[in-house]
Amino acid sequence: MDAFDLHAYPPPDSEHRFVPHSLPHLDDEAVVAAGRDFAAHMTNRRSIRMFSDRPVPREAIEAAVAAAASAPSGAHMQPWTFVVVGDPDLKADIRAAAEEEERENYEGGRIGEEWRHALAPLGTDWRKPFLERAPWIVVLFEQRLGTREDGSTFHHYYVKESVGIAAGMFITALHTMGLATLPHTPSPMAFLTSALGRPSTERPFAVFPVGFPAPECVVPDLERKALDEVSVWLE
Ligand code: IYR
Repeated sequence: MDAFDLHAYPPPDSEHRFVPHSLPHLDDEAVVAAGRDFAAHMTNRRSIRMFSDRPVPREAIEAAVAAAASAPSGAHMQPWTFVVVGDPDLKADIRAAAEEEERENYEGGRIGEEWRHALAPLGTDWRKPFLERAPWIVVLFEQRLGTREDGSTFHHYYVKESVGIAAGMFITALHTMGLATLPHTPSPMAFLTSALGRPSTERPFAVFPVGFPAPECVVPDLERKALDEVSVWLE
């Protein structure tokens, strides 16, 4: 069979169902214009550390999680759990635990000279008040294994890649909704698994404080790499 034979897919003898799929037709100019508009929109996204205390409706987080959970995943295993924390006491616990670890990072020498130099423009230190101030913290867990109702487990595939894509889509959804976040990677934050009642088959992947930027919010004056620095074209 020809490699380009459309009729090689789906396999004619498959026992599984395939359903039609299409996208609205756009002409080439519209495709390019939509891409440029979206790129401009995304270029406006920034990670923030200065959140407003303005509440965010639960429904907004639900929508962002639904968008993220539409991500592609290895063998469509959807190996993610989004734990949405709005409880102030739990947020305070997460902050306290994060600060304990980060104090060790910054003041206990876990961050070496080169790393310290790389972080300097971001102006970070061990203090993480935003983990309490943001109205929601979404902790994204990767499911190392799947679990059946009877408690038995099965393989998940490309877990980090899948969860990383879902994380990107979560960030994109929030930005599109006028919300901001900071992807905070738990460095040792294993305590989150038990503190948030997750099974031992799951590991925290990233912590996302979510909210509106504070009116006085500032961000580091960073530049993004140009297209020709991030892409290579073989035409
Ligand atoms: N986890 C620390 C340090 C840190 C590391 C990286 I890589 C960053 O991009 C930002 C911070 C902290 O959260 O401060």
